[in-house]
Amino acid sequence: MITVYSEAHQQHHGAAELDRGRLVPCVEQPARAEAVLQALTAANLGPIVSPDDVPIDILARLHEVGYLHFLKTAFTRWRQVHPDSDALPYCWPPSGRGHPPPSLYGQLGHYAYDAGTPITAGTWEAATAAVRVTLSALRHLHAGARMAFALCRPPGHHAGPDYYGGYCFFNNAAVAAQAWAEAGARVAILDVDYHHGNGTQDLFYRRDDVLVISIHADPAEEYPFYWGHADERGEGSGRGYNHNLPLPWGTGWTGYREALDQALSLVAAFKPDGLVVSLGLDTYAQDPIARFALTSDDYPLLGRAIATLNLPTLFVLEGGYHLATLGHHTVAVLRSFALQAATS
Ligand code: Q9C
Ligand code: ZN
Repeated sequence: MITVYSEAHQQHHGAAELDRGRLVPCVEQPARAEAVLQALTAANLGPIVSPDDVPIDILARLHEVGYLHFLKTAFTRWRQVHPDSDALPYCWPPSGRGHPPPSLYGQLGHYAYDAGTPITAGTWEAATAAVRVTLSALRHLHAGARMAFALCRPPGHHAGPDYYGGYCFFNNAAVAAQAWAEAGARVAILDVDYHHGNGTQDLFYRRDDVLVISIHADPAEEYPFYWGHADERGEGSGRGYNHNLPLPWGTGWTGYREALDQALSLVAAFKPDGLVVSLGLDTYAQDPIARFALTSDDYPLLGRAIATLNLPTLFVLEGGYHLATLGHHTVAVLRSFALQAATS
């Protein structure tokens, strides 16, 4: 298996996020990708290569141009007034968003939907590098590989057409699906991160060429709260091409496996040419910000189950915050997928 990795992710390192009334250290930090890189290297799963210098104009076909311009310039504008903090919003439109106001503070609240996702000096560099990593990994699938891994951060699945949040700025998995679709493929996205992939859902909600399926904690009790319910099925020609499988806090492998089987059946029925997996490892019982109950033994089962689809598969790293096991669990999914794929 080939992995694509860039150390440019290190340039995005936020200091603090607002979490239920307190400023706490960012849980989405460079050490996450380092941990995954270290475990992959030790496991000898295959070559780890740098991204190609691929164009990222595809971003303008997924995200709104005003949003892209805001992200590119926000930190410079912020730093002129705040020389030693990251950019965080503190005020939001109460109902409907209208147009972004001229004020930087107003724009932060317009484009961000939470206060947990700081923009830092290197956020643009790191986030664009994550897109290059993802597109480069997809190239290996185009060249005939059966699987590839985009070892990227910041993650992407919470980023929508014109908003960021949940530690995400550009939707890496959606970028891959879009590029694959533009090359003529039918693409399915399977999101196994603990949190609902609201950005991915919104990006493809009215489309029938990309199937989106997410297994996640029930938004009735968990972030991102306003998306991810079972009755969100897509709109217009996209109706029936979005599926949410919300599960209660405390879900372990038995409950998870049932949802996974359902998700895999839906993917198979769509008859895609390729699969993008939004690979979050925050379903682990000891994850510091999540409340499912998967154990280390379950990640090989997850990889093997996904491999039974027998599809060219791009894995894109999303969440997962238990640093001591993050690398091990990532390797477990990828290795068991590779083994299963080789024998089927
Ligand atoms: N401050 C991903 O897993 N914050 N994003 C929850 C802690 C949002 C998670 C409260 C969690 C977003 C990619
Ligand atoms: Zn998550």
